[in-house]
Amino acid sequence: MTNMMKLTEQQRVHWATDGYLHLKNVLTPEEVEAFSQEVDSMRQVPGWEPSPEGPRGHYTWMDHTPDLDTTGNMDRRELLPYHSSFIDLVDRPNVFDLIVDIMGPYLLLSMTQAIVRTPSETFGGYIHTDGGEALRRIRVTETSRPLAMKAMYLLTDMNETGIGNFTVFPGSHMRPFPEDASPATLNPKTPGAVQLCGSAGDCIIFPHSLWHGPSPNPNGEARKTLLYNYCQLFVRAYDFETVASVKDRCTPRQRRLMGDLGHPFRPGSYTYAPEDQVEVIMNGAG
Ligand SMILES: O=C(O)CCC(=O)C(=O)O
Repeated sequence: MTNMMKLTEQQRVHWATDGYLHLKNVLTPEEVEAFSQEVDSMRQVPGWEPSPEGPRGHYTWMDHTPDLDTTGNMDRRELLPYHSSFIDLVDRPNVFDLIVDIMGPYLLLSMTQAIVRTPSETFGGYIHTDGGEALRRIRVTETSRPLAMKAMYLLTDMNETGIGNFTVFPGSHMRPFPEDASPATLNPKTPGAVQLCGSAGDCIIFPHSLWHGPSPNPNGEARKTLLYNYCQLFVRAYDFETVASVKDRCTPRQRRLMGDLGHPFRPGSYTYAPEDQVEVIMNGAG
């Protein structure tokens, strides 16, 4: 049994004030390559993709990714069934330990996603919070655990700005933001925006309440990322469809993170966790 990692004091201050952490080299180059190939091959098979006609932010089950070119746009949800490596990433210690330190042990995996963003002369980027309209109006205090947070794994180098970088507004998780502003006034070039650089294999973690989004990428390379979201247990997951199909390939901790409490749903069962919740999530560690 090994103890789980915790944030350093410096990381704790950065998390509280800026609202994100940049974790370097959490995936090896070999893992980056393997994940990248898995994302490429997932284009050919059915899965959840943004709904062409449906409401904003809704996905639909499609026979394949609309663009089969591996450098084309892609936005696939519910990754776990595609390969066991996607299941392993659910609680990969060098990221998950810190997520538990931030969120506490009463948490769930709420969503997985792979995005490929292609260069485009017309895409102006966009800024948003995660979790839809409701969560952006909930700003927990700097000493509170977040309601939900995301781990974003870079599978492509972002060594300079202006190439579709992931962009954040540091500190915006703590203050009211002009959420109804038009894209002309609130976009990745609005004063206060910081385009993050990083290398393939890095991971950026941030709470859902941090304003963020992709910057324009007029002529760089396509950017590939994996996204793993976590929420407090009482909030419930929002990608749930495929969990049953992977349960037999998961460890007890992974199953618990996918909402398997060890007994059928009962009213109250996600608000008062099973007695072994802390032990299962901490893998018996302190
Ligand atoms: O691809 C990106 O840069 C942004 C992804 C994003 O905005 C998100 O995960 O919510």
